[in-house]
Amino acid sequence: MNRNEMIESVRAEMPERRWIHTVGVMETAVILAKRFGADPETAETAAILHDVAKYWPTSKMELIIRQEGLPADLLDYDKELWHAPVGAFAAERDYGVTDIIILDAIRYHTSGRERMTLMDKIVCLADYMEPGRDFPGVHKIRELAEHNVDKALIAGFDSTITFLLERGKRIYPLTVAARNDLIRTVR
Ligand code: DGI
Ligand code: FE
Ligand code: FE
Ligand code: FE
Repeated sequence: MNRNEMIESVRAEMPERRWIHTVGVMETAVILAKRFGADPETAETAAILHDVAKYWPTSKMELIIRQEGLPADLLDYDKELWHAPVGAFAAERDYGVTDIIILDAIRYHTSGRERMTLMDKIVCLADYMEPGRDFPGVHKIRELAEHNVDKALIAGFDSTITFLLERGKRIYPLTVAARNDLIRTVR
């Protein structure tokens, strides 16, 4: 599947505002890839596909998580986490993506993980700071991202964890692990 076919197919999976977000993530991921020495085309492909499963029915995502052996502990945590590993599955099955760098960047774009690859970091960070995002702390994240991908991503996870704490929600262990690992990295 070529780039334009992929774009049109992903676009058809989501409402217009989510597609606008996706374009923002594409452009931001390409900028970050050039800035921090990753492959811009790879970053763009991961960005195009990162939210492909965002609007799939919960029941469909749950079935895929169970049938495809994706981490079952996800089912105990916020449903917002599910579209990332399900999206990686869709990227491989429906779009023929085989590059593990792309698949993992999609898989971990919401939760993060320990020892994130540069591509994991770029897609996750682009998702936080694309131009359409507006939440407390986003300006600080963009500032940090001028020079330091790890510090910017820590600030991103801090904002998510604060958001979850304020609402009395559970925090998926991979997010805590991702943040702990990044803090060790920047020390
Ligand atoms: O899909 P997007 O809206 O573009 O962004 P995303 O894939 O980063 O999803 C973020 C949502 O996931 C955000 O509203 C917070 C929610 N969430 C729920 N539990 C967790 C979580 N995010 C992380 N990182 N960790 C959690 O435990
Ligand atoms: Fe997402
Ligand atoms: Fe994210
Ligand atoms: Fe997103």
